[in-house]
Amino acid sequence: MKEKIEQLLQQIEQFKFTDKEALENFRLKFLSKKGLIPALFADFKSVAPEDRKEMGLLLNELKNKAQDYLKTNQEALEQQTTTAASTLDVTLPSGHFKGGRHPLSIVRKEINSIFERLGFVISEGPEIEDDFHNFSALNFPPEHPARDMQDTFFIHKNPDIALRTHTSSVQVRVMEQGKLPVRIIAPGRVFRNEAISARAHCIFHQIEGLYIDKEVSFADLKQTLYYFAQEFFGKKTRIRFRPSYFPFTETSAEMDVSCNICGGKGCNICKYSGWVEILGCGMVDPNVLEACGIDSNEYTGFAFGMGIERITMMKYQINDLRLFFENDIRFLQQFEQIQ
Ligand code: 2NL
Repeated sequence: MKEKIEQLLQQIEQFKFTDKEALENFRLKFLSKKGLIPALFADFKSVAPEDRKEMGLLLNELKNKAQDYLKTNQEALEQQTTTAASTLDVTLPSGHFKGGRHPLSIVRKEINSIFERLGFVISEGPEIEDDFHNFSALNFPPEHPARDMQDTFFIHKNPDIALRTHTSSVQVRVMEQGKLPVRIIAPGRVFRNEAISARAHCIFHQIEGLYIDKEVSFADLKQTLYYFAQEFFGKKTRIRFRPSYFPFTETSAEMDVSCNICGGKGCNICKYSGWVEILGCGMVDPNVLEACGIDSNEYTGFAFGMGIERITMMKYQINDLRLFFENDIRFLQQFEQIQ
């Protein structure tokens, strides 16, 4: 009996508690009803009376030791699994770029939403246009430089088919449909044959706006664009208009906003003038209305156009237009958090 007890003690001390399964094997082998320790207790009755005291003590010691072993190893294993769980935080950022909106998309969305609040509807149209929708209907004279092969991308050298140079062509298509009044904005890609630099690219993005109804005036234009400037650049923003020229508007103007970087005091963004040019606008030329089948004696309208790149560069202080087209992950990642 004594030998058996010593054997079991050794086995218990050498047992490897590697996992939960081992714990259970240990329990089954030594402590369960059919296990080795209860079997020894059953043999106790065959022990000689003079040895019973010693054997009883040894047996109890063996049983306690086995129970202690099981308990401490069970606790140690549980501790290990909770530690593993607490070091694995599934809510931590993975360190990988999740993807986000392109800065031009962020700004286009914001501008769209401001004009939608004023009742403007978004219109879209083809990127490949004919001469009528891109130039003639917009009062471009036959010898206007924009019609030159050098400035516009023509398709198969066909002088009638080209990539649109502005989204005014979308607005011409809406006017042609003859549903008045018209109150639309036309965001989209436009194409001009320009050398690529920090300030120019052959592909860029525009948002144009058009409002045609009876008695639309320059005052309506000013109020609409003032609302836009305040919503987009902030309530303190002031606006000013300078006379300008476009073939498709008469009168024409360019609008500046007070520099939102320095608040108008003067900085290198506004070139120390306190003002930044953001868009061109004007009253739709009666020739344009007539070309689109609208009676210019009955209807008037205003229109405006702005470059999304330019406004995005101002808003996020980006100094090179090429960054928008290169899709460098280090540039795009900086806009990850913005919706
Ligand atoms: C600029 C100037 C402008 C328009 C666009 C327009 C459209 C129609 C009729 C009349 Cl259908 N005008 N658009 C008017 C004035 C200026 O854009 O600098 N854009 C980046």
